[in-house]
Amino acid sequence: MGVARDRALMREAIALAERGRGRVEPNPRVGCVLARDDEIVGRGWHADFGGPHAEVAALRDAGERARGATAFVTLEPCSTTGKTPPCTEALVAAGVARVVYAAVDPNPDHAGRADAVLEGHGIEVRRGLLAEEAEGLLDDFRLALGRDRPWVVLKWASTLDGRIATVTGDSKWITGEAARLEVHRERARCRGILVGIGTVLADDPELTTRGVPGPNPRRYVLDPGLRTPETARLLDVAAAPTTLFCAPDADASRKSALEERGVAVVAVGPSERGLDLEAVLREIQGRDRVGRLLVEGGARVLGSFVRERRFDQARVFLAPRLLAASDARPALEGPTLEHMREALDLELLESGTLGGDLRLELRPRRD
Ligand code: AOF
Ligand code: ZN
Repeated sequence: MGVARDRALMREAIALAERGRGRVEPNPRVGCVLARDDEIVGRGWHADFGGPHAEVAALRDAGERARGATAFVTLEPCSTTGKTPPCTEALVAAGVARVVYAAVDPNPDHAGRADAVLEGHGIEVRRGLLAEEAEGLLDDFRLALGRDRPWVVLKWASTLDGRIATVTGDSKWITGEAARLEVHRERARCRGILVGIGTVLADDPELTTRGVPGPNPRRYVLDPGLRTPETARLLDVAAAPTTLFCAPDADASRKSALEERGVAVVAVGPSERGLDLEAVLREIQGRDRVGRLLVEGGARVLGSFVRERRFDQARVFLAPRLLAASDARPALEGPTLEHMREALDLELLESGTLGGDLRLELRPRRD
């Protein structure tokens, strides 16, 4: 196989990698093509945070035809067990003859280790092909590597005029079934979900992935005064671990009663409008190694994350419905703001429709 052919196949792998955008962060976007002579026998990409890696997806696609093939991967295959087993092992087991990869994995657990592992099994390795072009796939990964907080995904679903309920609190339903199912998929992708006490009191949510395979995420509640009722469904820690963040002066007996039930209670300092979100996020990463956190609301919690600029991504569903009622509840709340120049600018990464609702994938604008 010539150099030009190798490059063309790597370009295909780079294009496949982009399909994971918005769903794999803070992991890198990764694509993989398996080829035998001039024929592509398998294609794969990393599609979900916590899900199979690109190589494994491509090997599944190729089946028996992977034997003797060349794997073109945009990133050095991982060589240690993370949330999934190492890709080097999968490539060896499938009988791949040659591995060509673009970028070296910046993750210190893997960086540069794949070559020796693969070569030790008689696999020919070529590294660095189109490394510069593949580097762009690592932007969010590099950004997240140096931080002490999870990748934060905000999610809300509203009417086209930005409302999530009428004045009476009636909110069923804003969007259709397909958009609601995608929220459950996102829960399965995320290792943690965070909501405010207002949401717990109003909706008594379970915050599980119902119907979507995968582990239930850890649940976090911003509950300064420990007002979560004893009967709240998310206090059932058999379904998933639950942590309540409270103010330092929260009631001590309430705290120990909750802890006896197996609920973690963590006091963090106050900020202007509630709890210190930076401290909350640091705890979530530090204690539980949650890499991707979904913030589901309510309006005050979402508003705080936005006003403090503490998020990486927003997934918004807009139903083609209008309430046109001044007292209907907004998706995001916050204190008075006087000037348009204080608005937070977002970048639209992708948009589409889902069962008749609009789906927007956004991130804070990076300048
Ligand atoms: C690959 N192929 O498609 C990706 C890789 O927690 P895990 O198991 O998902 O592992 C995540 C780490 O694996 C991540 O930090 C990065 O070093 C590497 N990503 N590696 O071989 C892939 N997404
Ligand atoms: Zn891997």
